[in-house]
Amino acid sequence: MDTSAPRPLPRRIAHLDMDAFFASVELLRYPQLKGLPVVIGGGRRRVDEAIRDLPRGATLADIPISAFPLLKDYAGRGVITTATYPARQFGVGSAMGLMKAAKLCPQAIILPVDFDEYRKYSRAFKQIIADIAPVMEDRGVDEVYIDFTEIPGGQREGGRSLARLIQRTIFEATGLTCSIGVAPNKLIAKMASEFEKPNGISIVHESDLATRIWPLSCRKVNGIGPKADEKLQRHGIHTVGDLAERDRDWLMSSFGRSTGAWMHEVAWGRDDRPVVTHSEPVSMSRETTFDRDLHAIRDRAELGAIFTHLCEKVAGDLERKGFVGKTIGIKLRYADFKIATRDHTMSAFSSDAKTIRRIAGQCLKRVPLERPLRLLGVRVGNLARADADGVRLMEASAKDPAPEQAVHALGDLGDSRRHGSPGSRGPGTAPLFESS
Ligand code: TTP
Ligand code: MG
Ligand code: MG
Repeated sequence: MDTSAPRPLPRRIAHLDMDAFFASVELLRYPQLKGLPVVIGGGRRRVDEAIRDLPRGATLADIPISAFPLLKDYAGRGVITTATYPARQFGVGSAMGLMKAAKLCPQAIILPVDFDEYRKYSRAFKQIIADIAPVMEDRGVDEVYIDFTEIPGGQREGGRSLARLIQRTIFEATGLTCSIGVAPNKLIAKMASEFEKPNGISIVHESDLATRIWPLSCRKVNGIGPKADEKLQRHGIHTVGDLAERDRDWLMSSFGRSTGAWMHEVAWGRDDRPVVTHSEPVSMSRETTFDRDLHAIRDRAELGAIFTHLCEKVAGDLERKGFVGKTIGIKLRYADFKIATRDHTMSAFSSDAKTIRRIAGQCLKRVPLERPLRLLGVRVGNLARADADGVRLMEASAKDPAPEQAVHALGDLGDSRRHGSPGSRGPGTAPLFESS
C-alpha cells in the first residue's frame, strides 16, 4: 500500500477588505479629520475648491477643521458612498441619501468623491498583496480573495501570520488599514472579514460553523439579497442556522432547484469555487445622478451634453484599460426611481466615443421619455481585449443601427458641442466597479 502520497493541504482562503475605503484615502490627505465623522459623497463643489486655496507653503493637512463643509449645510442630492467609523455611530452609511444622513449626523464633514485617487490606492494595495501571495482574485475597488493554501506560511495559525504580514505591509506602504478573514472557502472568508472590522483578522475553521456562522442573519451571505431574505423571513428563516435546519428538497421546491440547492450548500458552509487570478471586466459603465430632475424635452440640451460626456468617459475608460466592447446599453432612472435599460449588440467591437454615442442614442429612442429623469448611465459590455486574437473592430464610418422601435418625439438627444454648457453636467460621473 502506498502511504507516501502527500496529503493535500487544507484549503485556506482569505478575503481582504479595506476599512472605510474612500474615506480612509481622503484622511490620508486630510489627517486633521482623523477621529471625526466624515462622509464621502456628492460632486465637487465650489467650497471644495475654496478649502484648497492654500496660503503659500501650506499643505492640505494645514487646512483648519473649521474650513471644511458640514453635512448640515449641504443642499445637493445624491448618496453617501461611505462614512468613517465615527460617522457610522450615528447610523450613517453607504448608499444612504445625503439628506437623510444630514438629519442623523448634521455635524459630519462632507468631502466629494475622487475616484482617480481611490483607484490609485486600489492598484497599490493589490500590488502589495500580489507580491506576497500571488494567487489573488480582484473583487472590486477595495477587496480581494487570496488563496493562502500553498503560500509559505499560509497554513501557520490557520493563516493568521500571513494575514498579519499582509495587513502590516499594506499599512506601512499606504497608511491604510484593512480587515481579513481566513477560512476554508470564499463564502466563509467573505463573512469572516467583517467579524473584526476595522483593522482586524479573524480565522474560521470548518469546526466553527455552528458557533460562528449559524448565528448570522441570512443577509450576511454573499448572494442572499434583500428580496430573497424577505422570502426566507416569511418562512421563519432568519439565520444561516435556520436555513441549515431546512430540508434540501424543501428549499429546492420553495426557491427553485438551483437556488434552493445553493442555499443548502451555503448553510452548511460548503463552497469550492476557486480563487480566479485573472478576472476580466465584463462591462464598463458610467452614470450620473442629476442635481435636479431633467426632462427629455425641456432639458434636451443639458441632457444631450451629459449623455455625450458619459459616452466619452466610457470610451476613455475602455481605451485606458485596453478593452473594446460589442454591446452598448443605457440606463435611466426616473424621478419615481423606476429604472429602464436598453441595449444593442453590434456586429463588431468598438471603443470609439462617437460609435458608443450613436448606438446609445438609438437605445434611448426605445425607452419612454415623458417622465422626468433622475439618472442617466451608459454601459459597454461584451468586452474583449483590444489586442486579442479574432477581435474585429467596427469601422468608424460603419452604420450598425439598433432595431428601431417606437421612435419618440424627442428623437436623439442633442450634441454637447452644439448645445451643452460645460457647467451643465451633473455631479462627477461615477464609474461602476465591476469584475466578472
Ligand atoms: P465597502 O467595502 O462595502 O465599504 P467601506 O470600505 O467603505 O467600509 P468597510 O470598512 O465596511 O469595508 O465598499 C468599498 C468602497 O466602495 C466604499 O469605501 C465606497 C464604495 N461604495 C459605494 O460607493 N457605494 C456603496 O453602496 C458601497 C457599499 C460602497
Ligand atoms: Mg471596505
Ligand atoms: Mg468592499
